[in-house]
Amino acid sequence: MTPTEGRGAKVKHGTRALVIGLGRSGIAAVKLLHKLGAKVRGLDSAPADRLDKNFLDWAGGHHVHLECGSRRDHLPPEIDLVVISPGVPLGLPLVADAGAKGVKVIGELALAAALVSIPTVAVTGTNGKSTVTELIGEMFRRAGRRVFVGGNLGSPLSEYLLDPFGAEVLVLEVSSFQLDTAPDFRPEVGVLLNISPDHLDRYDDYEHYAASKFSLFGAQNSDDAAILNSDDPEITGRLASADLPGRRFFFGQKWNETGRGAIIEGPEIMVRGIDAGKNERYRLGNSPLVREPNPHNAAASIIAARLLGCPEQAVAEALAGFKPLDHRLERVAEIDGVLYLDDSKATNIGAVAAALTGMTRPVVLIAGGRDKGGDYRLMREMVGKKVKAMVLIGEAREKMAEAFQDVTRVESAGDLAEAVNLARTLAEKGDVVLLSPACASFDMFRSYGHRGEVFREAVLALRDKENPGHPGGKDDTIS
Ligand code: UMA
Ligand code: ADP
Repeated sequence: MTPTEGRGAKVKHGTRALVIGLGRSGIAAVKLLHKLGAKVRGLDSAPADRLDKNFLDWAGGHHVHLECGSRRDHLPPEIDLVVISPGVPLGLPLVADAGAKGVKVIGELALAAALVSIPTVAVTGTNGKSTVTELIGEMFRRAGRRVFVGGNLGSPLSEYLLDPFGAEVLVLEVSSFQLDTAPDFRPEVGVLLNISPDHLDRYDDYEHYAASKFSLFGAQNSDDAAILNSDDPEITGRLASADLPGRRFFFGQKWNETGRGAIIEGPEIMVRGIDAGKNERYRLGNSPLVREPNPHNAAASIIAARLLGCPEQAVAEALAGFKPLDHRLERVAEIDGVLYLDDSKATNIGAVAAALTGMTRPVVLIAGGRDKGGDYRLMREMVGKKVKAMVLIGEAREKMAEAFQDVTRVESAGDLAEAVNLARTLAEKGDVVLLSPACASFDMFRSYGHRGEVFREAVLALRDKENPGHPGGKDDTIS
């Protein structure tokens, strides 16, 4: 497998670049362009007092002109390249103006990826990207390899290039927004975990969103690898018409006709067709990896790591040490036989459906928040099977109540603390109270993380009320 050669828009000394959006991606892009000798300008629709103060100071000291609180429709004069942040919609008049003037518009990922030739795993999909990206990263760390883990996960690739430490492997979480502005991005190993409706407020329709996910593979060549979920009909159904030049490896419950990849056999993952046709077997043991959707995440991660030469032993060690990331089906406490799980990161229907699939106990589901335009009816069947009662919060309450009231008991609460207390009265010993909202958090919280923390506090307050003698702190009595 040959490493990615620098491709895409090469920046030359003196290139006149405009960076749109000055959040984490934009700041890294401005600094990288500056390091490359470009003449950089930055633009953000937010006023300066909402931007990073350290960055504003840095820009002031480095002759980088910033325009804050500006909603420009036309490019400033003499711009050769526009670098756009992932959260900035591509439909802006400013982007159209760049197109009309023949000025190239790329994303931060495209800017940075064109400058590296390090073997790369890129992970996309509607759900599970962060979990899989971290897990693959951990596999390489256990192997003693220097690995950069980032992308949509938090640290954009440009940050690596600002402070390179000789990484031998890049493991990047890649969002559809990033893919839309990085058509030349070519990871040696691309992982597509699943596709279900999300971000429909940004895409014209679901087909455009799905196509964006598949574009991960568009610049690959026949030496590269595409790792695909064979249990997801949204993926398999599009394979015939998809542009996938690389070798295909599948993960799921059954072997695909290629016979290459990984299958889930109860608490084990069987792997074939990677190392000279040798069969490998990995145990998920009693770790949280055994509960869906994590066996799929584990299977995809194993294939990716093994394809880039991570030793079996390191892969097995990372699996054994796996801990869920915060707010992804994270156990908070077990109170009087009722288990409380924080899945606040479940901001779309697919994530909630996956969480419910893995539940073996009756569920009281706390859901709701800011609606993202998805169709809640897609999870009616799963809710009917697994959810004994639902407590709804936030702006989407009415829409969700309408979708579910004939399949389960539906209650409503004014805030999350009230929802936890109400869920407590609806749950019996042996049940699970699951916060898995299917919505964004911004109607009531700063972020999904904030929502998860408020849930945790409410659950721990409940525990302290019901068991006043409890020592407090994080509940480590549960397995
Ligand atoms: N802005 C404008 N004009 C606009 C819209 C926004 O100037 O029309 C400005 C905002 O005022 C703000 C800046 O753009 O100052 C924000 O840019 P951004 O939204 O691209 O956010 P970043 O801080 O650069 O973070 C981005 C990703 N954000 C999004 O894709 C929305 C982060 O993913 C990512 O971690 C980071 O780059 C580093 O790679 C977050 C995310 O929510 C976690 N991603 C989505 C998801 O996971 O579902 C895709
Ligand atoms: P992403 O980075 O794609 O948002 P995360 O790993 O942060 O993915 O998980 C987001 C949500 O999706 C969590 O609720 C988590 O439980 C759920 N999830 C994790 N893996 C999967 C998967 N393979 N399929 C569906 N849902 C998943």
